[in-house]
Amino acid sequence: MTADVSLGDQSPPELVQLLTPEGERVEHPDYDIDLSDEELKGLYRDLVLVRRVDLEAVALQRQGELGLWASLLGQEAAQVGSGRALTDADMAFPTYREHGVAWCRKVDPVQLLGMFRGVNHGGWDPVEHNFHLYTIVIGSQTLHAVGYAMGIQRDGAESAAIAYFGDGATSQGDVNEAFIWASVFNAPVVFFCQNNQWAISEPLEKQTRIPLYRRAAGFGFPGVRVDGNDVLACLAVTRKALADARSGQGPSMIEAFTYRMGAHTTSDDPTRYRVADELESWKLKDPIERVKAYLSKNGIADQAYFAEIDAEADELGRDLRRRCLAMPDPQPLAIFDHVYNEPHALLAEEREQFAAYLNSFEEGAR
Ligand SMILES: Cc1ncc(C[n+]2csc(CCOP(=O)(O)OP(=O)(O)O)c2C)c(N)n1
Ligand SMILES: [Mg+2]
Repeated sequence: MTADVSLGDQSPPELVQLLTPEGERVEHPDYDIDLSDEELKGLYRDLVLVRRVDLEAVALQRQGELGLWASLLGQEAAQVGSGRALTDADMAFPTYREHGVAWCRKVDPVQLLGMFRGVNHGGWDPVEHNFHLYTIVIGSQTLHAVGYAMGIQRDGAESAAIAYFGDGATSQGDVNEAFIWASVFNAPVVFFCQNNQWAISEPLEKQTRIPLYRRAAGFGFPGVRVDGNDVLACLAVTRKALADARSGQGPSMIEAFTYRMGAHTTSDDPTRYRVADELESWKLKDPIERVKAYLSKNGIADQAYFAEIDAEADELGRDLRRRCLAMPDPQPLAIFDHVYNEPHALLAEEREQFAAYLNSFEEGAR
């Protein structure tokens, strides 16, 4: 193995960064961004509120109110940065962890909880938000995104699709097929890979011998690695990739280099397969702390502003909890709704059998 393909050092010079972990603003020759103070404060607010939604959901699961939750802890900047780069007309295809992108697409956070509480199969209208339903089947949404992007292309629309997926998903056949189709058809799609270093208990080195963003070159489109904990860099890089896609320059891949600070899901215990030191080193690169440091050092926001956002986060958490507990249980027969667009004889028969079974219980014993 040559030094070139070694993964020994995972922080190569190609990493696009505009804000250091200490909150220092740095320049990059290819990516710049000029945001107003209000926009910067808005990004900080997004990051804090999204983290709060996530923490509240973890707590709800721990108290038995959700069946499962996939935490985004540590990945807020990758999601808010890329999410805020989207226009209303762009279409996003998430995995199951994109709560921060959902926030940017104006999906009410309580709607994220429905599937995890087991009261619905999705929770929001993908067309209303241009945000597809969560996809648990690893990587399959990349194919959906490419198909959608090919549709955009044929409609002559000026928008783009963005597909979110993880480092583990890059080993999936679907993702590689999506890359090929996107490349060959020059589809307006951005492949946004959040490399959070882990696929449940599988570390990155089990997925690849080269940095993931370099895979793109083999498929015939550009790839870039961005500091996934830097909201400014994620915003700048995604804006450019989307603009290129919309203007007919085809697909590209963004590898947001980040870290899953929590467990894979609430069913997972990462202490069984990774060392505590690793987490400690990433805590120093926290996506929220660096924005806070930048805002205070430059006099853009003061303690009163930070306290106001914290209070808003507390209220958001309380409201989310209240509305989660108030979500009605589904009617058992609703499981047969929306399976097919048109009447279906076998389904009708099964529905009848299940209705009879439910009726066989004594009233009050149910
Ligand atoms: C096709 C398929 N295979 C396996 C699984 C089980 N599974 C769920 S999450 C996951 C790991 C995904 O890792 P990654 O793509 O890095 O995303 P992350 O969870 O880290 O965000 C696996 C293997 C699945 N859901 N779908
Ligand atoms: Mg991963």
